[in-house]
Amino acid sequence: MSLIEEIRQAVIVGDAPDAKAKVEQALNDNLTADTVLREGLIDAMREVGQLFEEGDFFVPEMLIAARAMKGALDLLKPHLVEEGVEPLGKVAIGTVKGDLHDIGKSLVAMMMEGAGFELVDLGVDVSPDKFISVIQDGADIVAMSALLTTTMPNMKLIIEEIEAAGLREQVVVMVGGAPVTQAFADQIGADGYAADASSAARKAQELIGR
Ligand code: B12
Repeated sequence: MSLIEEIRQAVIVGDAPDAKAKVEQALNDNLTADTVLREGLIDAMREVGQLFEEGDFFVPEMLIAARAMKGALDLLKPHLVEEGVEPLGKVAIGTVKGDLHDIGKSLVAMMMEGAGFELVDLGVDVSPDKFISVIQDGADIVAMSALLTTTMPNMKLIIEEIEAAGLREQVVVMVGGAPVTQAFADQIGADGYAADASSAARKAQELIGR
């Protein structure tokens, strides 16, 4: 098995120490950080997403794999900067005001990072102002999560505030969370919706044209 394949397998099974050790070994063997990222980590997360969609993986397996990917990615980051590897785009993600659920949001953040995006995690109970300022700071995608039917209307409010601030044209808005549907996303004027973390990452790539 090649070293890249070993990295892929370590991430898929969620063996974080092994993933880190293998990434270190790959860098010592002079493999480029870009190769390790794309053929090792991103490809592993693509497969994890597929296993989840096919019902072979559940949320815990996906979380463990994402954690292994994150540890390895932290090791890789300084090397990626050195090599000048550009992320696909900057995603700012947060759970909307009044809502404290963050498990799904964090999973979406990890899958998007695994897909090659730079991530800004705004956390939970995020005010419209915070979303606005992160767009002003250059976010290409704003991703909002809501788990309560009572906080879903805040997504519409945030989109209206983005419009009022004259920023709507420069940002892609994605929404999701258990009670959110494609119909709701259309109704409030969001650009994208996805039902789970792996399709969210794919949708983000699609919306940004990669
Ligand atoms: C865990 C949980 C909690 C935990 C949250 C812990 C945490 N750190 O997140 C705690 C105990 C704190 C909690 C509190 C409350 N909860 Co709660 N909670 C849940 C529960 C059981 C699971 C949610 C979860 O994590 N699911 C697993 C993740 C992986 O799934 P997910 O969040 O849906 O995310 C996936 C997709 O939706 C999508 N996705 C998510 N976000 C995004 C964003 C984008 C952009 C995209 C594209 C996709 C996407 O991808 C994710 C990954 O695949 C749900 C029940 C349920 N079945 O949803 C109730 C539930 C959401 N809670 C509920 C309620 C009522 C509450 C409380 C009001 C209870 C109370 N009386 O205090 C409080 C509210 C607190 C607040 N202000 O937020 C209700 C909501 C009902 C409603 N109609 O609104 C639910 C549905 C339970 C129920 N059946 O009544 N809760």
